[in-house]
Amino acid sequence: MRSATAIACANIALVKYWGKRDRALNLPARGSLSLTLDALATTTTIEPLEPLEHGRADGASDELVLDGVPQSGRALARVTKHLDLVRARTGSRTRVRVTSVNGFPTAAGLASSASGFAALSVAAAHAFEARLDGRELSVLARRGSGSAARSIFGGYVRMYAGSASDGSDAFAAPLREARLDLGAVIAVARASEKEVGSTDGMEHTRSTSPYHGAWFDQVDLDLAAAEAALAAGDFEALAAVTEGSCLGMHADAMAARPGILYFGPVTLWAIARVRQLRRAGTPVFFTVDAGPHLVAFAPRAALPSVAAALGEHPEIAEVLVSGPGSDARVVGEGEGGARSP
Ligand code: 2P0
Repeated sequence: MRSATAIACANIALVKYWGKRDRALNLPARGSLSLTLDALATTTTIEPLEPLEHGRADGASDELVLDGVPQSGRALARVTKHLDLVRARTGSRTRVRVTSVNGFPTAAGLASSASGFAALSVAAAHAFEARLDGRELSVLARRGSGSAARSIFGGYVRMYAGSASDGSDAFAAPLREARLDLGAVIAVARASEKEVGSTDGMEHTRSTSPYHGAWFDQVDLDLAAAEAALAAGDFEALAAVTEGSCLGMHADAMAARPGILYFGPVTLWAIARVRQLRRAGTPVFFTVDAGPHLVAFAPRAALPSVAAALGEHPEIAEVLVSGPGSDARVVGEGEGGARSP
């Protein structure tokens, strides 16, 4: 056991993940495809405290400090459950302090669970000396959050749903044949009313939306089309499949009973603005996750003008400009542990 610090970047899906085949193991029902973004990074340090007492692996005894604030309750329990997966692999009973810092506004509902569980997985595997390869790290990260499996890798990443009941083939892998060098502009909308979380939103959609079967049927077609567009460097084709996957996912969620509406008025304005920019000759397309924030993808040279255009609206609090992010990685280690207060 040693201390370890890891960094991981969040990712935004071009072909969306919306629906699970197994809740307990957090297995996605279909694949997905994303771009990892360097502006949305989480840095996580794990330091050993002392061994857990025998029979007390329930782990209320780990510690979690998130953006400087000590956490308890559900947030800590979720992290402890994740650490227990690594402890079980290595036979360790050592409890740890986890210190995690997000370099972007998490309150805005951006993809902090993706970068958070990817950084936690990489730091924990290193700290507990679990010796996991990229695929195994991705499987581990997926247990914490489905989108975190993709954040183990940089650039364009493909998530595979797999079919094994133990989830061993539900992992992400980098797409090496991508010929489009795109970055992103994240238009952070001002705080809105509390949204339905992704996990609950997916489950409610699965159990009540009459469109859910049609959504699933489309995902595999969209994945093939997106991979072909990236391999060919075909910007227009990638734009069409990305916007289609986004609007299809939201249509599925909106058709749930009662419907889930993640868009706010400013989201619709931003979609219209992106399409206006494209008609005027700027190569740009959009996606929207489980919240009101729009993410615009464009070649790097076009990012400043896209950011300026999206920043025009008073309900957009901030625009973040990002290039592609790298693989999640260990950035520090040490032998010393932390002292329990
Ligand atoms: C995605 N989202 O593909 C989709 C699109 C949100 C909208 O993956 O339940 O927080 O923890 O596995 O990873 C967000 O879902 O869900 C997500 P869980 P997660 O990016």
